[in-house]
Amino acid sequence: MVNTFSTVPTQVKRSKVEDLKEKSNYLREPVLSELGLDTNHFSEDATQILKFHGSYQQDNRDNRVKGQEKDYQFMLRTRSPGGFIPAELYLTLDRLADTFGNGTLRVTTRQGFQIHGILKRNLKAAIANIVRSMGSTLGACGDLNRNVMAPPAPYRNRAEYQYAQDYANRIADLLTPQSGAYYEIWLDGEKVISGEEHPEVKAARQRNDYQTNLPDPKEPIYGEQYMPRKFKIAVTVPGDNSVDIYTQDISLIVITNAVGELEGFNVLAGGGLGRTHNKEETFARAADPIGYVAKDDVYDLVKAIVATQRDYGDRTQRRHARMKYLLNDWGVEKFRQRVEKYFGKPLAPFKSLPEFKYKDFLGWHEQGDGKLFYGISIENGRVKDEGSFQLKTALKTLVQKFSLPMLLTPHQNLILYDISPELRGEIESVLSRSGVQPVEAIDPLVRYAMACPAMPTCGLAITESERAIPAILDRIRALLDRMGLEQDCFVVRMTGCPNGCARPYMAELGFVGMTPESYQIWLGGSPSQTRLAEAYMDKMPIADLERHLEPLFAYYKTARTQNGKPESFGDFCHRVGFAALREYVATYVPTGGKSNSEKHRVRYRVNLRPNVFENLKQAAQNEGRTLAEIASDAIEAYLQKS
Ligand code: SRM
Ligand code: SF4
Repeated sequence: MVNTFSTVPTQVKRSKVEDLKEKSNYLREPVLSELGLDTNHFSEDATQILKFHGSYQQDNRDNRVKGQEKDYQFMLRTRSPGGFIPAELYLTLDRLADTFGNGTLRVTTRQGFQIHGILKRNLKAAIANIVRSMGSTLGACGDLNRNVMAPPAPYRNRAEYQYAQDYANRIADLLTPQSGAYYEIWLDGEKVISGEEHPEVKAARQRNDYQTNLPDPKEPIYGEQYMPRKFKIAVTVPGDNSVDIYTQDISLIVITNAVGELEGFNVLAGGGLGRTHNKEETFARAADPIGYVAKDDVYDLVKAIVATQRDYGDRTQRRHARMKYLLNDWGVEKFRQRVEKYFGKPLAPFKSLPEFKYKDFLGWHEQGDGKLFYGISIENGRVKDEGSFQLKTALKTLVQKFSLPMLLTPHQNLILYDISPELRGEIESVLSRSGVQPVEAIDPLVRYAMACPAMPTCGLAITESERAIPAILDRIRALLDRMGLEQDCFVVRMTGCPNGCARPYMAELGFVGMTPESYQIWLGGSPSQTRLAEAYMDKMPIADLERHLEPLFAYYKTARTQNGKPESFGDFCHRVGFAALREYVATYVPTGGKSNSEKHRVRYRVNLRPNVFENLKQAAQNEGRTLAEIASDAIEAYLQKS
């Protein structure tokens, strides 16, 4: 078989990033040369290569002044398979956030930590410190395999969870860049080993029976052009969807035998969320089941899928370069056949599984070996000290005093583990003195919500997200309370642009930044993130949130099913469908609560002829707008003409 990515027809131009990767001498240049320059930022070309080292060049968007140079700073992201952060690494990150960063740490939606606000001159020291503390940022960003996720549950008596963690680690190692550029640039060539690679991983990397490797001794799996785009993998256990399995390029589900021994993995492929507004050819896609693989073959299968995307993924248009588009364009059958060529044999059928549920492992749990773990809810993952809320200091105190390791969760939370039961009281009192609430005291609406960082650090943000969501959740809670839905909660996720970093397209209620101060609204995801939501409304001014959500909640309240427990909001929206939602909204008469903009608005009455009213109602249903909006627009247009 021929490796075909070099056979992209020459008349089709490869994207610019492809040239930069090829010229980079395996991720060295121009980062290495520019790092030594006395400048506060890298060139555009260097920033593309810098990503592979785990850093993004950003600027503080709050400080932008027209005509003046940007306030350049860098974000660093850790590579922490399964979210594992040893105590020593945590203390280093905590210190680096203060000395070089903006004083906060942020748990990401893929179980990493980010530090924001690092200046160029401090980047090398920051990365070197992380590596010397058993951490890494290599491959946390860039066109390669990203942080591998696994459920953050340190159960010692549930082997399947241990397998998921182990294999997340091993697959991360298998797909780590081999070129050595990282150590040369940031540690002057000193190779710090933070953990021995499993011998199976080493052997699997070399194995090349079906041309999963390229003829490239420096980067046998990636070659000098690495992947066409970012690539994401998660490993989980049956029934546990803490890792959002349908959103990954590859998801592996541990399959054990009757006595709990590992037998193999179910495999899903082709998930991904990033999209661009008003470009229908870009879309969020849920992964498909593609088969089952025995445990001894799992590395070869992962390599086979990686090789398929490496060789056939689109290197001409970055918007079409994720593996989900390959699956979509080819169909699952053709994709599976290509993978099987690199794998050397057919894939076994996908095994049946129990239903997946969302788990967050917050609060106290028995580990199964006499020790405990404790999951702390962190609003949007931001570890900070602010007024009487001293989470950052509290975590540092606990980790310093008890040397506790931690696992970061895919929902921006954090789990301390290996805790002796007698420490429980002290841990609770340190956290409570620091203003950190136990999970039972947190509104579930907040507990299950996520928002991406957006402003002021993310260069792609159109709207606020992390900074806006607390007030928005307060307003949703107030609205639910006013409508007699005090006990209700659902999964709310928000992003400042359509890239989908907080996975809003899997939420029951998703907000996606559309234009400043307005969001696209997504509805119909499931409480356990097993189904994609759909765009319900394109541009909801955030000031009008109550006006738009109240009718939906009213309909939900009256028409949801009650099979043992009330149907969830996402399931309800999915079941009744958008046509029914729109019909209800169009004729809904508000109960009196007012949105921010409505509070100052006078309402007028106009009588319509019955046939006009019927037509207006129909138009409102079709367009997903209210009667008042359409009537006002039409009358305004008429008055302007006359
Ligand atoms: Fe993301 C780009 C933050 C998870 C899809 N993401 C970015 C950048 C680096 C902006 C940029 O390119 O300049 C953001 C940095 C913001 C900042 O100031 O820190 C950013 N993404 C994040 C994090 C920190 C959000 C969070 O709230 O935690 C997450 C880091 C995870 C990690 O540790 O690796 C993060 N990003 C995701 C996810 C969710 C996931 O992986 O489970 C997605 C959707 C899943 C997917 O990939 O399909 C995601 N981020 C994107 C995309 C769109 C990719 C695409 O296929 O189109 C971009 C833009 C891009 O790649 O061009 C992006
Ligand atoms: Fe930035 Fe958009 Fe990702 Fe939010 S979703 S962090 S705004 S890229």
